[in-house]
Amino acid sequence: MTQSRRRFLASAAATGTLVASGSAAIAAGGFVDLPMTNGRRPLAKFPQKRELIVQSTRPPILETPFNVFDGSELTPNDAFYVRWHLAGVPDTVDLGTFRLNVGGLVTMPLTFTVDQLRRDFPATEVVAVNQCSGNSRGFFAPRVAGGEWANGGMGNARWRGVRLKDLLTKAGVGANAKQVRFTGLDHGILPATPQFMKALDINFATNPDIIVAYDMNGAPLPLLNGFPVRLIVPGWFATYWVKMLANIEVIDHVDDNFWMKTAYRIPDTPGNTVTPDQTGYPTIPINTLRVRSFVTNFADGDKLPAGVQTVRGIAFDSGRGIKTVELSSDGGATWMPAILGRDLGPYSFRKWQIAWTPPGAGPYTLACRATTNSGETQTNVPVWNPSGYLRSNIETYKVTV
Ligand SMILES: Nc1nc2c(c(=O)[nH]1)N[C@H]1C(S)=C(S)[C@@H](COP(=O)(O)O)O[C@H]1N2
Ligand SMILES: [Mo]
Repeated sequence: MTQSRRRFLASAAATGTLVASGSAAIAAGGFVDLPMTNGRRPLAKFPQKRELIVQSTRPPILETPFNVFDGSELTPNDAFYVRWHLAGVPDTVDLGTFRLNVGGLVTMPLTFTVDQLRRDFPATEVVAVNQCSGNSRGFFAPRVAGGEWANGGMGNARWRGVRLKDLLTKAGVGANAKQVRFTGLDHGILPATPQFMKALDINFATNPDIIVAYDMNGAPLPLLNGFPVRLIVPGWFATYWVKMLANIEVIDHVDDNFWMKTAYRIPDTPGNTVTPDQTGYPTIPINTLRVRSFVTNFADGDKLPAGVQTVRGIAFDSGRGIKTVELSSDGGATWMPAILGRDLGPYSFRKWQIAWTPPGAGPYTLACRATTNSGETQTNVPVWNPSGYLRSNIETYKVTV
């Protein structure tokens, strides 16, 4: 690489410049057919990203092709899925002028540059799964409105940054504090569109696992994943992981902004599930991840050669940690224990694998089931709610040997 090219790339990374606009990028690629009705999607390269599955260009919503999860437990930054709600996503953030503000009900409002965050606070790291609340929504039956994800609205990364707790302690939280609210730099195109804001209870916000991250897998965050800093709430759905985080505000009430009061709520019913005709039930803000597991080296419909097969996959949960993963080759009648891979911490993807020898030629229904250290496990019964959240039932894969 030439010196000038290298310098250009370095400065693009430092400022988070988007070198091409999203819509211009779309002509480049082909198409994929996700396994659902109306599942045809274009592939395209966005700035700092490899070719990903395009759900929307404005705002950018990009899905990770599922075979990526058969690689490292850490999803590469350029393959990591992207989801924004508002069309006004800045295409550059200047570190010279960017400031993170901590204010509201605090003793001393504070303002930080990213350099100050890097220099003045102890750095901490966590490996954690970032999963969209609506990941796998496209498999809901009956279908529901919203981003029609297959299973690639998730990723796992090593996040590095400062503890939210340290910032709050430095600012001094007021006695009547109830929640902490987080706002990014993105905005709607119409003035009436509510800013994207999320809030956490003050008692939870001081949990030392929650961080304001500036690095992802050892590099600055890609712009589309929230450069220069974003909130990391390990074990919680990604809607709380506010990107391009600019304002942290301590408030004395339960936040009633649109993204807390109206959007991202789940039925407060057993299993958070309802029937499509059900109405009038109470709702609560979506919260922790549910345990999930997937096969990563076979897809539904695959034809396999005879002989021993290595079946590989991933599992994760909200942070209790994966205790076991089991594989069934008879649709769930009998189960075989898988071998777990290395442990990158309780919030991470955990790889697993098992050698399976099909007893003969013919059709098989593979199924995988994860169980956590607290006993949470997966069942065959899919959750249903009108927003298409929390999908986590046992996945099955029809294969033919
Ligand atoms: N500022 C901002 N942060 C945001 C969002 C957004 O629209 N704006 N979307 C949230 C949602 S719903 C998801 S699923 C994740 C997606 O994170 P990613 O794009 O890094 O994969 O970002 C979260 N943080
Ligand atoms: Mo999301």
